[in-house]
Amino acid sequence: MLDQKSNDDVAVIGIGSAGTRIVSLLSRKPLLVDRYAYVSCDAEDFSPVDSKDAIHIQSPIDQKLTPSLVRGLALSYHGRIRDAIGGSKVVFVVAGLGGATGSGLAPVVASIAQDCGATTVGVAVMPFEFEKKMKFYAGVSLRRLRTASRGVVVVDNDTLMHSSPDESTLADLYDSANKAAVKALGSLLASSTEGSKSVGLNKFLGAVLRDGYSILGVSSNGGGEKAEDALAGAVVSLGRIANAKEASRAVVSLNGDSSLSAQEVGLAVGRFGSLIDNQAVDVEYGVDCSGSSQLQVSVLASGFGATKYDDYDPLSKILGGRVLDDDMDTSLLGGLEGLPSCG
Ligand SMILES: Nc1nc2c(ncn2[C@@H]2O[C@H](COP(=O)(O)OP(=O)(O)OP(=O)(O)O)[C@@H](O)[C@H]2O)c(=O)[nH]1
Ligand SMILES: [Mg+2]
Repeated sequence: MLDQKSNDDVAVIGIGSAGTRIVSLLSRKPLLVDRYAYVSCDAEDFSPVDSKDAIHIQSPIDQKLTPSLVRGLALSYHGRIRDAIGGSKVVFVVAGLGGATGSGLAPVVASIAQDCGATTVGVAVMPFEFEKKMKFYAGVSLRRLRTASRGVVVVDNDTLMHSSPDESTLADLYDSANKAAVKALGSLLASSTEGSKSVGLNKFLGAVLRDGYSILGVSSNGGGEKAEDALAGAVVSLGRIANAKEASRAVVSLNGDSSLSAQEVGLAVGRFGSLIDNQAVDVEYGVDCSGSSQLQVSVLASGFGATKYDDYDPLSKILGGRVLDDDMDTSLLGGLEGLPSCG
């Protein structure tokens, strides 16, 4: 449990393009967060953020980046990453997994944060189903992020994409996914305001800091829809990633407008156990009635040993729990001549 909150308790770090975008949107909300930082190889990622919070890993333009190459390039930036985290009690490391930067660095930044003594939580945004090529890096990185953190929250991009017109561009898809992700993560980290009952950091961490994975399920409905129906939608989204019945704890957050009645909230939260067919699940909740008439229900459920992402990393499946000595392999540019000679 956290002590009394003091300055600089909570830091949120966005890694790579998706991580930077999502964290920069979070930074505009009134949250229980004291510090934001951003790490990426791509200078364009930093356009929406304050340059003093940005750590730009210089990378060659003539070389295709891979996670291990990014880890090599980042070796000389560990001190700056440590400075950005230093003193924080809780660090959230947010990244989209599947590309080179987020996949390569999220586990590294998480282990730096743990070494600094912070309670570290990874937040992994997983690729859309159609991004088949991204699955392998995403699966390997998720496993490493789990090892390097006290807890991991998984958010699936397909869950975040509710409905999109056929003519949507990839940028439109990302924008709409980011809005849903920021609403869901924001409600877990929100400070209390008028018309809201925030979840609170202790309850959030109480759900996340446990064995296995936490999954963020999200469902959004048009005005007038019952909270219970939206909750059922969020439970369906959990079921696409893991066996929802395995959840040992859950935090349900409801974001809507003033038409969201206490009775409706009570009914919805009370039904969660029967929806997942596990009445023993321990449920906390938060409500924010200051938003729009479009109700979004987010469910953070935790305690999942197996997820669909286990299949993204076939090697680990074949090894059946045994681990290769692949402790975050790192590539270096150039030949061996750069290394000190012996003898
Ligand atoms: N929700 C959301 N997902 C994104 C966004 N941008 C990329 N992604 C997803 O995040 C994962 C990683 O993509 P990027 O963040 O672009 O990759 P990166 O970490 O910047 O890595 P490189 O650009 O390859 O060095 C993929 O699964 C993408 O689908 C975004 O703005 N929002
Ligand atoms: Mg990128």
